[in-house]
Amino acid sequence: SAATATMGDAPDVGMDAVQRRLMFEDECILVDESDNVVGHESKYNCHLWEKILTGKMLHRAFSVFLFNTKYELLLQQRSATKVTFPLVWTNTCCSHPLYRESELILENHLGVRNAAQRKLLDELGIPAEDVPVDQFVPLSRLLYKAPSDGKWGEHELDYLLFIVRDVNVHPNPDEVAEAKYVNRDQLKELLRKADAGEDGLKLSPWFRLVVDNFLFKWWDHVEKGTLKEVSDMESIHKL
Ligand code: DMA
Ligand code: MN
Repeated sequence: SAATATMGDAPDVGMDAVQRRLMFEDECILVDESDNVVGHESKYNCHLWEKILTGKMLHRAFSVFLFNTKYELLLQQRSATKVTFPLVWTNTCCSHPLYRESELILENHLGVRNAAQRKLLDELGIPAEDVPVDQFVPLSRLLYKAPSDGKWGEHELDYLLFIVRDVNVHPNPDEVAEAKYVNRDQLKELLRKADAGEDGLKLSPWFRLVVDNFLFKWWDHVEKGTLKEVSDMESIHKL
């Protein structure tokens, strides 16, 4: 009945309208653990924890780490209206390549690069010409699973893309509460605060995995201009 349908939707009534639209419009790319495309599914279903637990919702994602030419890393705090991981601090920009021709291109990881350029504009107002797709350096892929709250979570095969550029930034408040550049010491201070639970500061689980496993080593290569030497797109790191 109509009443039952309404009751069934009740847990989502508080969902922000912009985020709700993306949950149903964005069609994510389902992959197996070797990153072969096996299908597609709505962003909504891909992030429901009870569906993630079936093991059938692993999807392709990307995480951009953008540095300015002073070698500071741009971080964002996710907006309060994000359905998954609201208000957590994280790397520059994360999202999903969508199940569409331009974002499924495997050659040179062009599909993921195209998606990264699209979302840097959408989330941070960074013009496409400031982030040419050929300037992203794909460094590695990681596979991880993380709960957000009771209902939502992530299970992703995440492409890590680095880029060193001075860009114009105009954060979109639907997506981003705050954006700021940090140097290594400032990031270490953020990590310390997050670990100590100071200022209610929280970091995203995927950012934490990259920080703990790779980031500071790769930061050296950002500064030396030798990022391509450490790129390893053959491995998939299960973290
Ligand atoms: C999903 O990011 C991707 C990763 C690596 C966590 P997101 O939740 O910010 O996706 P979107 O920006 O599309 O909501
Ligand atoms: Mn996801």
